[in-house]
Amino acid sequence: MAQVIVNGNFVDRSEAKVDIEDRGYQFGDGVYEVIRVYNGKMFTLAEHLKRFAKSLDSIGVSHAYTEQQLTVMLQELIERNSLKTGIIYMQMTRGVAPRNHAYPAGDVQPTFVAYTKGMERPVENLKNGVKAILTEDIRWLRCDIKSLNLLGNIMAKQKAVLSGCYEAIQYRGQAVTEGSSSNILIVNKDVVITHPSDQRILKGITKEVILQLCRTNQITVEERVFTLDELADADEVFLTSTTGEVMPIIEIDGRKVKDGVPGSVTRKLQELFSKEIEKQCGPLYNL
Ligand code: DCS
Repeated sequence: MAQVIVNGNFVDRSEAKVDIEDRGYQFGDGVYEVIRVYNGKMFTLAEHLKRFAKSLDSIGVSHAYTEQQLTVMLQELIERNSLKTGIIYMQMTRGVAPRNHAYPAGDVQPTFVAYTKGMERPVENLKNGVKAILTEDIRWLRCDIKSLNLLGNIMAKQKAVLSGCYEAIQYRGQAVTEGSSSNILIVNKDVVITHPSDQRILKGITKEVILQLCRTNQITVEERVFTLDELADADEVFLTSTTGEVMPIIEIDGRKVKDGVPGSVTRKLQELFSKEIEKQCGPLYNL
């Protein structure tokens, strides 16, 4: 039976319970993280814990656990579930209180939940690339917080799915922001361009790893707003995310990106990214 964490305790999944007046359930009043696990080891754990803490601070929820405590709990969760390749999902909400928009007064214990899920690397999509659609970014202006409120994101993703596509690329006016659950990067004349990490996008950890790898491998990076026209003219387009890694986008709204095959800079970054995973988590066999 799968083991999950509820408020610091390990319980069977079937026994895990959260109150119907949990503010995460009623208001989406909480934050989350998705962490990749390769060979039973967490990839970029420190970065995820740091972003989790930052998201909690942004909405004024107390941390409940130190980074050290979280690390120990999550490692035990992996072991109890014998997880090799997959993800950890974790979320913290403001806790349980009688329904009222205002934050509850006094010391309410935040609700913490974490569980694992087996998930292979998306090998076929990484090799062949995926299709995307364009959709207007209708979300709020604090997309830097990894909030449980994902209605804008899931509506965008559903639109992509209904079009037989993997991702929805969002834009505000002429500016391309990010995917529904990923960051978007373009390559133009060997320069990697991506939206700056401000309040309009999530500062993706995979993107940050990629930008760092670019810098140490003499690939020029521009963190600046780029337009729909630049996207349409790009030599290469790819997305980054914890689950999707570095994934080529080969078609947008039915139009091929250049020749319609993954580009050379994207390929190179995939290689460098795999090496980075191997550095932290040991050998990968499936790409
Ligand atoms: N932008 C959004 C809106 C996201 O939801 C995500 C990841 C990213 C960017 C990429 O960030 P990471 O590189 O740190 O993953 N979303 C997680 C999710 O909801 N499922 O998997 C990843």
